Amino acid sequence: MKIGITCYPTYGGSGAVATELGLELARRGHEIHFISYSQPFRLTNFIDGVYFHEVKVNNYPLFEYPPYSFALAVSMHEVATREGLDVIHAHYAIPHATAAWMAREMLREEGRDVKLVTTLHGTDITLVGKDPSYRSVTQFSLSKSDALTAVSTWLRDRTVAEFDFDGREIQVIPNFVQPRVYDRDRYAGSHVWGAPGEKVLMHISNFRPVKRIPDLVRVFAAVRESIPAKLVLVGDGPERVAAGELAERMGVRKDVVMLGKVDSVAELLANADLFLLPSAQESFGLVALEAHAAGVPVIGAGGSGLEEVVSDGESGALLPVGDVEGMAAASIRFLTDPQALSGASAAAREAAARFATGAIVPQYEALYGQVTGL
Ligand code: GMT
Repeated sequence: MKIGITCYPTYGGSGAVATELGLELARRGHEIHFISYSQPFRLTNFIDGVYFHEVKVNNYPLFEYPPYSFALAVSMHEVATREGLDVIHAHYAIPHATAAWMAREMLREEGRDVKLVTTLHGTDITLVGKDPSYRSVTQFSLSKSDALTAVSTWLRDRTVAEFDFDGREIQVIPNFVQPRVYDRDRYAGSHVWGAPGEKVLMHISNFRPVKRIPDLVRVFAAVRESIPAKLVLVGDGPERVAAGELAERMGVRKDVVMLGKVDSVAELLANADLFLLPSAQESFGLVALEAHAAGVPVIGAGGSGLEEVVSDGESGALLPVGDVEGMAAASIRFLTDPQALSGASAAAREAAARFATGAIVPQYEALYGQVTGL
């Protein structure tokens, strides 16, 4: 099958999932065309059957806001026509599902039938999509998709509650990892951030407000009071500088290591003892799954899709959003009890095995088969 995939190319779970999906589909014999404004950050190794098409946006001086959605629709239409795409798969609804709908309608006018699959990733529904400035067009574009998927049951339920779908099915296809890529033993000891015996707590994100970065720093400061430890921060975004400032004020800045954006996180995760994810909500928490695949227990906030990845009391601990004390206490419990930590590490790896690429990607293939009849 020939599949066009559109995603955000920048650091973030939706782009990572879309890229890994495309690469795996190509390994399975499909032809994959990524369409985006720049090369997705995980698309570093081209393999047979994988192509990238850059969307060119004309920035005419009249435009205060250059219309990327139109340029994307034009690229989708062009690639679909030239390459004979069977499916356009939009990852993250805004504006990708809308652009894909425009492209599909143009193709229909020309007598070509290309199917549109949209995967909802999280804030495209829970924050941005339901905002009045995007809501009606999000609802419309989703209703026009030939198939809709959500990365967790929590997100599917939120979508059904927020939008009106007339009972249309949203299939839950969870995110996935290739466990062998995160094999802890392969990278153990490859990075050392503290003195021997110091524990390593890690956080990887785009440092947006939804991640509750101040909670993260406070949890670490509380842990640091009882245990020699380092906090390793990976990624960048609007809250990163403030995180350093808060760490400074709390007297722990010298124990916070900031690595910035890193393409491949497997090596880093393999050298962490705990992963912190106190987000206000996570539709899934791909990074928690990657941490689990590397045998790293996760301490985070419950009440959203993270509960479908992290098993409270087994592969980590989930506390109410904002419960800094609880998260610090749970972290200290694991870090001071080697048996509990290694038990949670084993449970984490087992949990990750349920989301192995080989078990999840065929669900997308089956869906493409259903919508196209191929
Ligand atoms: O929705 C976002 O904030 C962006 C998106 C991304 O591109 O990273 O993250 C969402 O999609 C990921 C991949 O499916 C999920 O693992 C994240 O949990 C989800 N983020 C949120 O729900 C906050």
